Amino acid sequence: MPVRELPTRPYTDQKSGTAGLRKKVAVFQQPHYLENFLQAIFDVETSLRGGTLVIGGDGRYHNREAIYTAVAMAAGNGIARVIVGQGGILSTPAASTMIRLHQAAGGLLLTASHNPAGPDGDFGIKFNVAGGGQASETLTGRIFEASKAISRYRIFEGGSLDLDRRGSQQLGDTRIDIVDCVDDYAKLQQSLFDFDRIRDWFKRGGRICFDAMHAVTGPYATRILIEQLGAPAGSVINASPLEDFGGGHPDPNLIYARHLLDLALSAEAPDLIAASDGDGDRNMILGRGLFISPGDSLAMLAAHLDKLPGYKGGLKGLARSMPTCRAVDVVAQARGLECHETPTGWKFFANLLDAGRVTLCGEESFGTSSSHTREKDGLWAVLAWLNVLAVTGKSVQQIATEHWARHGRHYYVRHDYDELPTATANGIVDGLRKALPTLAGSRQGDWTVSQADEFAYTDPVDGSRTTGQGLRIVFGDAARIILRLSGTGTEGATIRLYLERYERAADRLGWTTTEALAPLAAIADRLIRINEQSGRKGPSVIT
Ligand code: VG1
Ligand code: CO
Repeated sequence: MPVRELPTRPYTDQKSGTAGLRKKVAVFQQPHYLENFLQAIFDVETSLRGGTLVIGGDGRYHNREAIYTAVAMAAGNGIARVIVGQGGILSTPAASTMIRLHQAAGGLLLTASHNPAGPDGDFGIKFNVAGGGQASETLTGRIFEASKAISRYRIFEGGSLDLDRRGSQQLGDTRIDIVDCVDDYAKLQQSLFDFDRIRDWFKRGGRICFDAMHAVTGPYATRILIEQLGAPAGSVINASPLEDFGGGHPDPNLIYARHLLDLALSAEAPDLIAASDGDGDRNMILGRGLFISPGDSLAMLAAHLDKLPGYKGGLKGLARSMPTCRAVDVVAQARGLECHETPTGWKFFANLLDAGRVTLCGEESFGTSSSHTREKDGLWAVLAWLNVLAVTGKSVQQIATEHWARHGRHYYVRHDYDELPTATANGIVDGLRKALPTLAGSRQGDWTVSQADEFAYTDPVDGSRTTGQGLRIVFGDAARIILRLSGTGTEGATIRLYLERYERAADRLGWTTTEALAPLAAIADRLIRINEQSGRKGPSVIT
């Protein structure tokens, strides 16, 4: 019998975070570590048996080995059909799209997203369910429990699998289909956007620079932007995916993609500058002379999306994660749309999208997507912006300026304190939590605290409750200070501090983010004292 049941011993740390299980590569390389986690998924999600499973990853170091193991274990666990991206590659939004399109019972996404890669870097796995969304908190909780009690795993041994040869292969009773990693994804994008208008825009001299950061979006961007839309050669840079992302940090923001800001501010700036992250679900948008913050990008897309073919019928509703700035709320109100505030992590949008209650959602962490799939979708956001530029004939700068003039402007920044000792980070958060009851009603600088609490969420679709989702100090509509612990890091603890300030008056729309937020930063410093308590001089990353 080529399917073997092998004994194993449980690990105690296979608890999923904000987006799947993320650990150092060396942790995943421990004997049976990957096998245990996968078996826990197969044991808990029994609907996979006899069904279709999509498997692919962002191409980082350890991707191929892990894909071989995942496919062999799928064959050992009675999966009828496995669809794998050629070479083991699938971007996160492409994998989600394929789960939906092929009515798969689920998918395994091998990625640690924007975390650095290589032998000393990070690796990760996300389990997505039928419909394409990330497993819910309840499901990942059950998988974690199963992983702590595991005593054996099932794997198809022997047999040969060629990950690079497109077409069908057989492992025992399981059919393995190796498919082009871009085809399905590109077809879906084509159905949403006006490719002819975008092609014309390029013909009339429109220019884009898309930075794939040597991560998974290279082949997707090359196919769609250059081959299908006719963007000039050279419009996609760092297009070849590398196992270590070229030693870079494929987390497109003002620090790790500083060169894109420099380009935007230079005389050679193209009309649109964009980038995506390791697994292709994030996006960064800049225009000539300016950076569009993710919260602004969400709000501006919300204001223009119904001009694009896939959204002509109008938008159902909008949603953002709690720390994301409230610019999109203003658009929702102006258009009479429902607007939801969810905990951090894309999985919390899934029920709202499935129930048809929202069309567009986004996070401050450079994530934007729509109801077309169940993950955030980096290239989708870039295509949406391109299409908006093509139909309006306006520049990014014009769109932003007009938006702020009409809806007001949310100044926004996130400060990350990476790799703090866990006890220090917990101490800082606990300290603020204790102080919250004394803050409500207090005067801080120019503002009065209208609300000071810990965010909890009741899902309006299934009634599930999620608590402990970040501390917030709210100053009415005028400003917010938010503090939470990251759930994606693999070393120590990361504190995220989010500052938001809203202004409407015409003479207050042109400030720099730093000057607009300086008074709030001072209040945060006084109330939370992160530098003092951590011994740091300032945040490790400001985005
Ligand atoms: C971060 C972001 C969150 C995002 C998550 C996954 O989580 O803040 O908005 O959904 O990463 O993004 P945390 O818990 O570290 O703040 V990715 O591109 O990893 O899929
Ligand atoms: Co990502």
